[in-house]
Amino acid sequence: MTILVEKHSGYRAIILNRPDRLNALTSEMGRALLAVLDEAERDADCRAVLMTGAGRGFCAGQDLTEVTPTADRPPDLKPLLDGYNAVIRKLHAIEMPVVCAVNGIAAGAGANLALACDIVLAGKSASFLQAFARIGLIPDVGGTWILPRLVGAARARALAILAEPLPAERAQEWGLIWQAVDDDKLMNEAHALAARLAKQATIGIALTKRALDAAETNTLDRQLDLERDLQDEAARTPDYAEGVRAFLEKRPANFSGKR
Ligand code: T3D
Repeated sequence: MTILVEKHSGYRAIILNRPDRLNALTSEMGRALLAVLDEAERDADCRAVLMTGAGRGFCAGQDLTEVTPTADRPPDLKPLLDGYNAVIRKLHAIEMPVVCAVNGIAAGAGANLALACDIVLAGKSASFLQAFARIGLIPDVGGTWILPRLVGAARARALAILAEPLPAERAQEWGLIWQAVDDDKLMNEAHALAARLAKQATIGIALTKRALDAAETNTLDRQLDLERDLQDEAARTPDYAEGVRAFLEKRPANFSGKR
């Protein structure tokens, strides 16, 4: 199995599992990733996802043995990328938080898969490599969209064009990821975070994701209207009532994550 799923209380861990290839992606893995995210979404008890890689790497991007071009026949990358793009869209749309634990090198499509997750932790020995320029390609799987938004135009351009690895601590400093943590603490911290998120107000988090994504293209005017509408939706969830009650009663909230 190239994608493993572990069911934990309240959340699922999704593990890229081709450690001998640094979890390089194949089209089959793209389809499997989408399927396990769909399953997580259908599971009413699943309120968060944790994504990571098996072995010493997170993901080395596209498996280059699957798409080796020949002189007479260039590869048709569009179906392959449509498959990966569906995963990126799903990570944004899925109505629960997605944590990524980057346990080693995240290169090419693997880097941009990690950056599509909501909260990215990385081991201090991990690094992020927009490897595409090294093989004559452009950053894909959302790379050209997410990089300038996270680190600004100048750094995005240099990362994309120079294709040099960015160590995890520098990635945190630049705002590319949430946190770099000691390697030996990474998985414990990532699981603790997923477990904590699984007890939060899931619909409120989902609506927050939607609002932040829409803000990338909205005017202030449109965004204010959207916030009003999504807040109205959030306020109708039982978790809002529970959150306010818990505050007034000076006790921890017991959120259901339901609409
Ligand atoms: O046509 C298209 O490609 C369309 C899609 C594009 C999306 C993309 O993701 S393009 C970018 C593809 N990825 C890369 O170009 C990165 C290639 N890998 C590397 O540059 C290096 O492996 C790393 C910098 C990521 C890690 O280096 P290192 O020294 O830690 O490990 P290694 O020895 O290079 O790799 C370990 C094994 O994994 C090795 O196999 P071996 O020699 O032990 O049998 C290596 O060949 C294999 N491997 C690593 N990356 C890939 C791979 N095999 C296939 N595809 C890979 N991407």
